[in-house]
Amino acid sequence: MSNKPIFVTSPLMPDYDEFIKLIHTLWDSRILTNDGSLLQNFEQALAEYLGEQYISVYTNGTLPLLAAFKALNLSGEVITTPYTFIATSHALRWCGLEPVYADIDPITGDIAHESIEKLISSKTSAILGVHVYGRPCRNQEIEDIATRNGLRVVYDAAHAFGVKKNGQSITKYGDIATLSFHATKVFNCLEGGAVVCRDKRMKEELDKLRNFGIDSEIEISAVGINAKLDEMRAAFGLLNLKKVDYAIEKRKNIYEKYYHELSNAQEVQLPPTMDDIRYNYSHFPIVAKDKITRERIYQQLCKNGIYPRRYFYPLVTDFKPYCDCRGADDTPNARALSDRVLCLPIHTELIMSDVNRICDIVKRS
Ligand code: T4K
Repeated sequence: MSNKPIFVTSPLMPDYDEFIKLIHTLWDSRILTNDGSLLQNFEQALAEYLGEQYISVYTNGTLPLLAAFKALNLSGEVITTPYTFIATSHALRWCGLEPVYADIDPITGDIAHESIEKLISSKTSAILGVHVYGRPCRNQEIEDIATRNGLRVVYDAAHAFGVKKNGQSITKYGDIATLSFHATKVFNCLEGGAVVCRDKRMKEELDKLRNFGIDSEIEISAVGINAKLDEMRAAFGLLNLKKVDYAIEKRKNIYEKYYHELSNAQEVQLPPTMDDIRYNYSHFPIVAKDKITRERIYQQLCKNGIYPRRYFYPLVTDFKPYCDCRGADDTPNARALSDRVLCLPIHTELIMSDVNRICDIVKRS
């Protein structure tokens, strides 16, 4: 048992000496950013790890969403979920797009395809799903709706690094998928992210958008932004990539331990099982029988120096910029889950005696 506070997550770190050795070259090259060689190596290594051909690395997981919407030329309304981190909706608004909110599946928390179709209007240009907690959306159903209605599909895969469905990276689905490599994620490079797309032309467009839309010293053909990843973080990412499978394995052990220890807990529901998925164990969300019980467990854990998180409470649609959006007042499943969910700590530094302690507190609360 440790005396240190236990947070919901703790970042995966590369080997210190290896990191110092790798960044040493920067003192010689003095190329610190703007498509340096470490960034190029990182992008290549990511493409290989994910089995993807077209990936553009960005400076965080929010700007890839903006770039995706720009590159796909979206307009008007986008149907999305209120059960996510605020960045998903903020990205739409930064592109002048109007979020419209569908409800979610009451068990898995992903956007409910049944709820999408009735929200489609003449202004709808896309569906924006989120692989929440790294659990894949119902891709087939979503993409069928999109095809029937001539819509684009973007997946916010910020939580889903390393997840595979039907043996393939989850980033293979949709017109574009975006990733976050923030410190709190299964795989991180301090801050970082990526856009995964389907063809060379689109990758070139995304590479250009991250660098102010610059084509050459004397040509600029797009309204780009500065979303470049620097060489230091590329080095951090390159080394962490070597450890990510180990991290997923460690998380799996913790996840299974929680499952075992909490299987007889009276007042909480455990996460649904996912048979055909290679999961990344990014979160361990339990669902209490009601909000009062959730708050009680949350407070008890905090009192003991354990800091779980109520991801995602409040809902995006509870916040001022989004509360009047179309669909915002009709997501009862999202409301019910948001009021009862609690994500327990899960990360590579968590030791089993602390997992036992967390489970005891949850069961006693
Ligand atoms: N789409 C989705 C679905 C997302 O969830 C996110 C981000 C995005 C898009 C956007 O991606 P980025 O632009 O962020 O790459 C955190 C993260 O900041 C955010 O990246 C993440 N989702 C969101 C779900 O969680 P907070 O405000 O909850 O983080 P914070 O600082 O409270 O950290 C949580 C715990 O992690 C802390 O209690 C301690 C621990 N921690 C955190 C940091 C930053 C560490 O141990 N070390 C650290 O360096 O938002």
